[in-house]
Amino acid sequence: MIGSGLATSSGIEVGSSSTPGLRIVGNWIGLGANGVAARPLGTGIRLGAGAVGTVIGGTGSADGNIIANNLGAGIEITAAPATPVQILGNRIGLNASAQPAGNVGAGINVLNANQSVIGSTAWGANRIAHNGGIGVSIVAGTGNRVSGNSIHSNGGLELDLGNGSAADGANANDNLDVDSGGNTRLNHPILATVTRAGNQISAAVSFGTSANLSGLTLEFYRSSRCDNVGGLGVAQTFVFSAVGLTSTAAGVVAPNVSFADANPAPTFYSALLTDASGNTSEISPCVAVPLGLLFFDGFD
Ligand SMILES: [Ca+2]
Ligand SMILES: [Ca+2]
Ligand SMILES: [Ca+2]
Repeated sequence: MIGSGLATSSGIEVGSSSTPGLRIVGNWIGLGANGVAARPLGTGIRLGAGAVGTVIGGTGSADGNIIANNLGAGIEITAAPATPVQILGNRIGLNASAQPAGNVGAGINVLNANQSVIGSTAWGANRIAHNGGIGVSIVAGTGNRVSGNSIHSNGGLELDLGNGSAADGANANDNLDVDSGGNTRLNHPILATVTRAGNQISAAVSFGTSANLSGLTLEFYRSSRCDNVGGLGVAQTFVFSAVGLTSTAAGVVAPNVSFADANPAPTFYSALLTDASGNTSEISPCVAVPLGLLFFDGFD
């Protein structure tokens, strides 16, 4: 537990000359001994260029850090380490009782990093919610994979790719995706239609990106609430991944994807694109999907 220091300091700082491959696991940062009381610091965990190969959290059930209530970002990478950083299985903006306890700034603020891994399956997924700023901000650097996480209810955009020098809010998709910036400001997916038949979800995806890409991955997420603030959606619960997709010579990606989802409530779906270089896009707008009327008796 780290929470009794000065409010202006970082909980954990990995600076310019740290041990390669450092692992930061199982800490409570910004919380008192009961895991609920707020003991805010400045930034929860701050990594500099010396944080070569640092792993924050992990894929084991007890590896994740709980980072809440802090006055800055939950996790911040200020300069790109030579060996990529991994951020796995952390709870950022929720306390030890899983109640909202947002950090004032972003959940994860990547000012510059390359080839970072943010999230994975099962215990490796980060929960990033209720922070005052952006959920995950990637201002500069490329190949930063954001996968399998739960990102919702943050004050700013849930996932923002910046213009190389600052966060810039929701980006419209540009023709052939020639713009640059954090994660190349990769164009985001558009879900043209999403329909449900029983537990089977069918999504017609259609958007433009660079020409002749291969090895594209689409991740689909279910969210209980989504109001498309800023025009882009949320990614609350990872459901399904479609891999090995391609774009045409005109830069069009338009697969029809089906997957099972036994969620019993009316819901919203969204998607994330990750390219073969590990760049992950901003989140697609959500599409509302009602339960349908398959089992509804209309008094007939
Ligand atoms: Ca942006
Ligand atoms: Ca681009
Ligand atoms: Ca773009």
